[in-house]
Amino acid sequence: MRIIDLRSDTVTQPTPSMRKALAEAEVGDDVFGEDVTVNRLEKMAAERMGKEAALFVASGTMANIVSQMSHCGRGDEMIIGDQSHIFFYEQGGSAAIGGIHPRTLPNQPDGTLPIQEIEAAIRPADIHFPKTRLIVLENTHNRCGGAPIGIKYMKAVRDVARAHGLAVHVDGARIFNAAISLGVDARDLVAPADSVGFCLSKGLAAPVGSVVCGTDDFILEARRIRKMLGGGMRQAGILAAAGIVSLNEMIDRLAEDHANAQLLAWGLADMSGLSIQPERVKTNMVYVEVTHTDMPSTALAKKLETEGVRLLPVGPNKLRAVTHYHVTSDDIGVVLNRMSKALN
Ligand code: TLP
Repeated sequence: MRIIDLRSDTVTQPTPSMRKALAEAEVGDDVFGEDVTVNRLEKMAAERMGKEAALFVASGTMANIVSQMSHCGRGDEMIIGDQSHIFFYEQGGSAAIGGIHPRTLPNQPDGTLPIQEIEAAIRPADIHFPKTRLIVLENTHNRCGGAPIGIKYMKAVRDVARAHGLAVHVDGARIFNAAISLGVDARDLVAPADSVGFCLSKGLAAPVGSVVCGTDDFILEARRIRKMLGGGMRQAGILAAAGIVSLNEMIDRLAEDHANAQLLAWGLADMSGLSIQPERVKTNMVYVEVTHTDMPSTALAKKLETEGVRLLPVGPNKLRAVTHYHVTSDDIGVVLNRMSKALN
């Protein structure tokens, strides 16, 4: 039985052209700056994000911790959403590794943080308070249904940050999904930010890796911190080669994933035992509430698994489905069929 795995876009396997590229990649010792393939990927990524420089890192989590530690010293404070991946899913690394104090604000359903609340959370100079250094946004916002956040809001946050001498970091794990959904260039979307991290190993299907982008000075610091964290990966061009294919071949097709997410969401909306607002699905993520009286999300996921469909339980009554490169529109039809059977 073919498994349709919708747990995450992280399950994507490298494409045939990635396998070829990584087998043939010219490599060197990246800690000496001598891996030409890594250097090429970093140059391309910086260009794509409209920033001066870039750094190839092992994961989205590493992109985030390296960025946070490049902006903040120990005891500094960052303003961040309470539903953010950094706060929710990264082992408390901000505090545990970086000594950074997270000041959480409630994420709105569209993934934003209210501007007035950001402003009110910035610490005045007072020897009792930590120093606010950083505002962190996430785009698309995973736990807010994969919501893309628009340029106008990004600029509003930048204006507050500038007025108070703060930096802005964007966890852009899926920034190209946001750009495609909004119909804008990713460059313009992250122009208001000082730094952005994006993932090659999610919808872009590379096997491993993320990239952090920012100014030359910021990336120099990020490179030191990556080394401190054990992220100097030597002949990493093997991996970067796949990332180059991601940037060249895998961005535009994300629109297909968004269309399939729409198909799925509108199909699920018709089923009793589930509750979903399909009009809120804007990218490749579909969160659905399980309202079936005697089936928690884990039980439903287990039942579907026996039918060859994998969804991710993300709460007692919530499931997540993420569309990606290996999921076709026909697959969505199969998933809807099996879901309907599982609920009956
Ligand atoms: N998210 C994963 C899980 O950890 C939930 C997923 O399947 O969605 N930022 C955002 C917004 C993310 O969604 C993720 C991964 C990361 C950072 C971390 O990336 P990795 O897994 O490469 O460390």
